[in-house]
Amino acid sequence: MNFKAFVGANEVRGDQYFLFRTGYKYRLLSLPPFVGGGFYGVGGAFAADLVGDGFAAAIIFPIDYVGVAHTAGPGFGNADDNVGAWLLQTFLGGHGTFLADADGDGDVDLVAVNDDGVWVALSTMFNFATPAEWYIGDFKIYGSFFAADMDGDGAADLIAVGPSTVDVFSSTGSRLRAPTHWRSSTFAGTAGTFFADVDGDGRADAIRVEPNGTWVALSSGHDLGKDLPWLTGAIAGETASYLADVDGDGRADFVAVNLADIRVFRSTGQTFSPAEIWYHGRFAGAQNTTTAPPPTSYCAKAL
Ligand SMILES: [Ca+2]
Ligand SMILES: [Ca+2]
Ligand SMILES: [Ca+2]
Ligand SMILES: [Ca+2]
Repeated sequence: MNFKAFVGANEVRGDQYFLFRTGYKYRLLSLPPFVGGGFYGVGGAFAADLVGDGFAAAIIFPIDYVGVAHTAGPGFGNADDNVGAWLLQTFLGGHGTFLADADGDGDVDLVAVNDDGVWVALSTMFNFATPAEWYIGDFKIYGSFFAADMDGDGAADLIAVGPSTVDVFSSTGSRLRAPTHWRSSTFAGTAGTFFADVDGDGRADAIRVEPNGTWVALSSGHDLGKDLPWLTGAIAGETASYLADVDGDGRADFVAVNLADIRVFRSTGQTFSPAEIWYHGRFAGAQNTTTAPPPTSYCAKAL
């Protein structure tokens, strides 16, 4: 994906919508409110590069359509001028809805995981195409889902964590292949589980957060390696935690959102560095808080 390096977080404060971002700096910057009026749906509000120009658009998932606020620059612009419906139907997966580049063309698409299949609505640069079923199968057997490029071909794959396996459904660009076991045991942290490229080789890795430490299982392109210790001690945010490349070096960093600050544990490629405070204060949306590019954990679920 060709995003510029930045992290954003959305806040719904009253009826205003805020984004904080870093350019290539080590502190979060505050910017003016971008979208006047309420701009969120039952599935939440997210930010992602939908047209491949390096600037995140805001995306909302109301019950019966998908809305987008986009400008060809920083920010989301004025609601009257820049908000449009990109898909005139509901798009909320029962097991999760993801913003991910499913076909690998550089812009972010919509992926919904339901009991019996996976649906994809590709970005056309000005709307989302009619959703197509990319895989038919039983997804009730899994516990959690993620969307990330595990094999490094540029197209996001679907990761399904079950009780005794980690399965990957790799994308061909137009459908998902049958799953393969990337690990013959489960992979779940008691304080959080993530899939993101922490060593910068282009393949998303598995990250498991426990109360007293964080372990990483690197992707080989076809399976997960053994769990390696990347940080000793507590790391999880009090409000939320994200994996996002906030300093733009190609390696996903750990972002902990706390009640009084946001801390970043930057990846060295082999460990997470000690915490740096990137933002002093409380930053959490009433609806949801997110990063841009969007995290690979679930984005939204059907009611
Ligand atoms: Ca795409
Ligand atoms: Ca892939
Ligand atoms: Ca990797
Ligand atoms: Ca980084």
